[in-house]
Amino acid sequence: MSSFMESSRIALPIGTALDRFIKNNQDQFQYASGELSQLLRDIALASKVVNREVNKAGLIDIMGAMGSQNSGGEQQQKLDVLANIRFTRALTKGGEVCALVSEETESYVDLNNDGGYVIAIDPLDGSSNIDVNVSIGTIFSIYRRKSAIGKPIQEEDILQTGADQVAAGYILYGSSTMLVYTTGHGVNGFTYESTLGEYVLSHANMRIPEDGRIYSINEGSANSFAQSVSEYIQYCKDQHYTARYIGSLVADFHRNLLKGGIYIYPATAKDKNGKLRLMYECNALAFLAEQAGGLATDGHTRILELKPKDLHQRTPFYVGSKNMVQKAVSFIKES
Ligand code: AHM
Ligand code: MG
Repeated sequence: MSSFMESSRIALPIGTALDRFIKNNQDQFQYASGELSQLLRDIALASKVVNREVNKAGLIDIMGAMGSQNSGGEQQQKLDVLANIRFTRALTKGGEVCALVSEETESYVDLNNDGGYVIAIDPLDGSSNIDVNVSIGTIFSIYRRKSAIGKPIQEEDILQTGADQVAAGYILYGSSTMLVYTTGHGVNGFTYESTLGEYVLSHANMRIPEDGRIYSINEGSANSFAQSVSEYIQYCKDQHYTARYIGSLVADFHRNLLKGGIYIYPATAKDKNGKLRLMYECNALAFLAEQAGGLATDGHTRILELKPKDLHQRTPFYVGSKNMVQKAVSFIKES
């Protein structure tokens, strides 16, 4: 890893605080860059609060089991709902966001008509892993609104294609907590230094290896994969690749980003469009993958070109090292 990253202005060293990094790179953004910077800061701040709660997950469960009410008489909330509240609050206070799409709410949330940005977020992905102390994550996509500022939100503001994202990223609550994001000028990773309360640059200009030897898929569903997927998995085995599947998308993606690999959540007999959601799971990771030199597809079409028809739309997802994704797609094309 290089200890200096390329930027339009000053090359910032490993250890640079996120705030400083965002400020230094503000001029890469063609619109009102101060607002986007503030948005990224708001997300980072909310993630620190969520991180604190994630780290106490076992204790929160104990409290919930004992009475299911907190000291204020409120119902104990599951962490994914709590995370949704934390992010929504942070993004509401800032004022930059006009609408929020979240895995946790059926319809989008109307925030500030004067805000210039739309956010799609999965506040806590992989939440079935919370109770067993396995890594989980937050995934976010940021768009500029298309309609005029000050007017009510339109459908065109919400249902944008992934290619319209102006920034995207994830927070991984793992053995350490990391925030990884892009504004379309490469991918940078920041590790949370809890004693300082700061994210600091730890992974500058991240690039996913073009080839890899890791495949990540839930093989428990193998009986209901299309033949092309089964054949590709067999190919992986013939190549003596390694199987790694955490069941937390952010964690599986992050490992493959660093080491090289492919993550697949295909269509199955039961779920014709797979399980993962286009707007707040796949688009962000597809943007990051491409920015890091990788690929993301539904097997036929680039993820970033899929036009969403509804907020919670699902899509098959193949993402990771360029050559591995291309190989998987070649099996689909031949079938
Ligand atoms: P969630 O949004 O309900 O947490 O579901 C998404 C998660 C992903 O993190 C993970 O990759 C996938 O579901 C695992 O699904 P499965 O258990 O079917 O393999
Ligand atoms: Mg999810």
